[in-house]
Amino acid sequence: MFYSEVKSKEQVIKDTVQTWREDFPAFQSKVHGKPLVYLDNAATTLKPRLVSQTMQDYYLYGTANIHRGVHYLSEQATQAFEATRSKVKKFINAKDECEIIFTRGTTESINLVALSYGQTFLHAGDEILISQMEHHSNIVPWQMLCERKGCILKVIPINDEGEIIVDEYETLLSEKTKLVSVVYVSNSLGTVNPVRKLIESAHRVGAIILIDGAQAVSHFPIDLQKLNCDFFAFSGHKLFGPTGTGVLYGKQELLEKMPPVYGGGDMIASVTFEKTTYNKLPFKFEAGTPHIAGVIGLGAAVDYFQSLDLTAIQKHEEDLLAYGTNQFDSIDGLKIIGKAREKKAILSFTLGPIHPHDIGTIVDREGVAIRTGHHCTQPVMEYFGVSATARASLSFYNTKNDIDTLVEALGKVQKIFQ
Ligand code: 7TS
Repeated sequence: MFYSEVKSKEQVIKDTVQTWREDFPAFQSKVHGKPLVYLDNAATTLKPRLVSQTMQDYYLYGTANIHRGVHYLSEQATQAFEATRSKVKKFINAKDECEIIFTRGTTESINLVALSYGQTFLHAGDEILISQMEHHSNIVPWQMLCERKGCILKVIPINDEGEIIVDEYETLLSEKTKLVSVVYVSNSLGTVNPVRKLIESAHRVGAIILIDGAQAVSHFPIDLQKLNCDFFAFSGHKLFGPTGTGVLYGKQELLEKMPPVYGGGDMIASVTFEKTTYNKLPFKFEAGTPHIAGVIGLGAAVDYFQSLDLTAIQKHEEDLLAYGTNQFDSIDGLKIIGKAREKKAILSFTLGPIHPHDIGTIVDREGVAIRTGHHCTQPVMEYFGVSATARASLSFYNTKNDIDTLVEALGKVQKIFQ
């Protein structure tokens, strides 16, 4: 076998942030001569050595196409690729491996549902519900579908804390609602939505529901059989895995009746000029040579993440968020955007009249990476009356020292703009 394997069984369980950080070579980087303080995890996470080694092993020693070769390397690559499907199935507790479709990321996963399920089963006058806090990836595909099919897009309102108003959601739901699509954890506010309740209510009116799990999977365990959503989307690169990889989970009975979106190799059972029949699940939705190295790398990312002490990670992230919130509250003129009671890993803020891009540029000189802008959530920015925020987003390898460095850097920003 050419692929690196996580040695979690033999390892001492890694349960402190210092041991976690050792797995990420990026922390050896210097930024403008300063140690890297990486607080842009909602955009993409850093990659542990295991992920890049696994991908490199495939490229250097095991390159082959999958699903179609009888030779040794092709069989090995196919096995490793399909092993990721099995790992992901267990990771999110899907019922069956055929419910795991590999995509390029959350964006493609949501578009796939809109183009296949939406295009086939939604009709003029049908209503689609999304929330005010969605990422553009969970807005635009539905708008495009509405334009094509004459469906109606309705928006679930939020309150000033940045929480979905569940009563208003219940009022919007009716027998006209055919599809609901909501984010699990907001990338610009950090709000954790009460998705179990939202899913139950959608099902009560006979609607299907998609959960955008892009910001959820790296922070807490996901159990899709318990959640009972119909579709679930996430990206590999926000789970310590490679860019260009992602997953669409769909319930088997729905996926079975959905038509493929892309035609080509691998997704067919037989082709003649008169009639083509399609492959079984999940291959029906995976036309062409996929991102083989990426998917194998995603398997390594799942292995890696599961080899850590998830309880310790969650506790550490909660402590960091509480610490960061406290530190931010003590900064004059700093306003945190998004104060949901259930919240994860995100500190979005404004600092008086200083433009977030200026904040981002100045703290970068101190080695601190944060994101500034609308975070692809313009409607939620509009709700809070800002065009942009600065955003520090946390992961398990961050430390209180990272937050202190950011806070110090923000002090420098204020001095410059005094
Ligand atoms: N949904 C949510 C909630 C997201 O946070 C993102 C990316 C996406 C969908 C799209 O994911 P992709 O992997 O297909 O691009 N969010 C961010 C962010 O907050 N900063 O950069 C990308």
